Amino acid sequence: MKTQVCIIGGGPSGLLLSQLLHLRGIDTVLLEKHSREYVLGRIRAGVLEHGFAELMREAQCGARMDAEGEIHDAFEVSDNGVIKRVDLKKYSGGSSVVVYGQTEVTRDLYDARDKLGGTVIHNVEDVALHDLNAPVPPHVTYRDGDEIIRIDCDFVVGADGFHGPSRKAIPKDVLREYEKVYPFGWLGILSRTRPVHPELIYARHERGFALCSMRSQVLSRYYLQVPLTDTVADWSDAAFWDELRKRLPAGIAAKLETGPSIEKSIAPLRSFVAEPMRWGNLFLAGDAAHIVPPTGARGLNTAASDIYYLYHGMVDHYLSGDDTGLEHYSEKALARVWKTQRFSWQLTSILHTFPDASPYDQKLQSADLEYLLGSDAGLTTVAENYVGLPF
Ligand code: FAS
Ligand code: PHB
Repeated sequence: MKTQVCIIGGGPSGLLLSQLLHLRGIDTVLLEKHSREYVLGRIRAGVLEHGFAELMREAQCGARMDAEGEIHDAFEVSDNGVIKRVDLKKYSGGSSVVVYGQTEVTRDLYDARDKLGGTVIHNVEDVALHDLNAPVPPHVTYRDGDEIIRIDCDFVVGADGFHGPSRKAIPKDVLREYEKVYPFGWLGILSRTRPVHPELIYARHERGFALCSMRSQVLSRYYLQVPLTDTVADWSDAAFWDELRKRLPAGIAAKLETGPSIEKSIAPLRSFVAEPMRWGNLFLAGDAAHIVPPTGARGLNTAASDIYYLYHGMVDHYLSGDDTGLEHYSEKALARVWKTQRFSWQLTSILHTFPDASPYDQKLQSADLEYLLGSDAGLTTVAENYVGLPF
């Protein structure tokens, strides 16, 4: 098999790039380890930055997002029961975000690939990357049953998430990894209930952080900060709802509609960046190169700028013979990646309780939050990061 760009990973990063390139006449083959049902069974991000939404529309995948997604001009932050609204539109110069689940984004992208006749191969095994930085073009192999399939290509894009093989294909003496692990995780629940509030609520509380989010007006998404030692089995639905009420302002807690969980999971929180994001003819994108704690809703949205830079770099390469974009991809993508790392770390550090925090640390957290939300300068920095820094 031969193609121009071989993309490893059928999550939003790989799918969005393959769709954008296809629309510009650039041939791709996308390899996905799991079945489509498995990929679509994941519950992940819920908030799309302005830039991500624009890319979905450019990829001709924005119709359902625009019809069913909700535009949010603000969110709330509560600090031990006192609530403050962060007016995104006012403090970001007019931008907002779209609340639309990553599961739906991924479904729309798969449907669009089918509609265009894109090559998406599921259930591939033993994907291996070859000749990434050699005088000959790269190729990728994978196992299909007893058969080894070879794909010759010009470029390989590693959009295979944190646990995929692409980042590991970069030699250890080239790859630099930066990581910060947080001493807690997020226990997330999905329930067919009316959201407790029309906008998201990020709740700081001495008992721990909580987040009230949603997927629609009939599907709510809630999170509780929990110790890393907790398991889902430790948390009945009733225990979850009781604890959530304790961490929310009384007026909000009183309105909480509870119901059975249709999904419940715990995700550890980490910050991670791999550099460089290019090695020879391999380009890393999305979670393959960086991970953020979900506090700032930056995970999926940071992948968007990787895809934007790669898309334009490859179009310039194939349509104009101009390699400037590809040559500067890693430094350009990382410049924005580190800014989203900073914002995610900042919100995580201010809104969560840390087991080893001294009373002084806790006072500093309160002062930090009070300054951020109590000044135009602070609100502007929160808003412009949350709606998405420019690509
Ligand atoms: P993905 O991990 O989504 O996709 C990579 C794909 O590569 C997967 O489908 C995988 O099966 C495939 N793959 C892996 N190895 C392979 C191989 N060897 N061969 C072929 N394919 C292979 N972000 C937010 O903004 N808000 C959130 O609330 C949020 N919650 C999250 C909760 C969890 C549990 C996780 C893990 C992440 C969460 N994120 C959240 C971040 C998440 O949204 C990612 O940023 C997003 O999935 C990134 O998309 P991709 O880069 O496509 O990576
Ligand atoms: C979600 O709805 O899953 C969500 C929203 C905002 C975040 C994190 C997760 O910051």
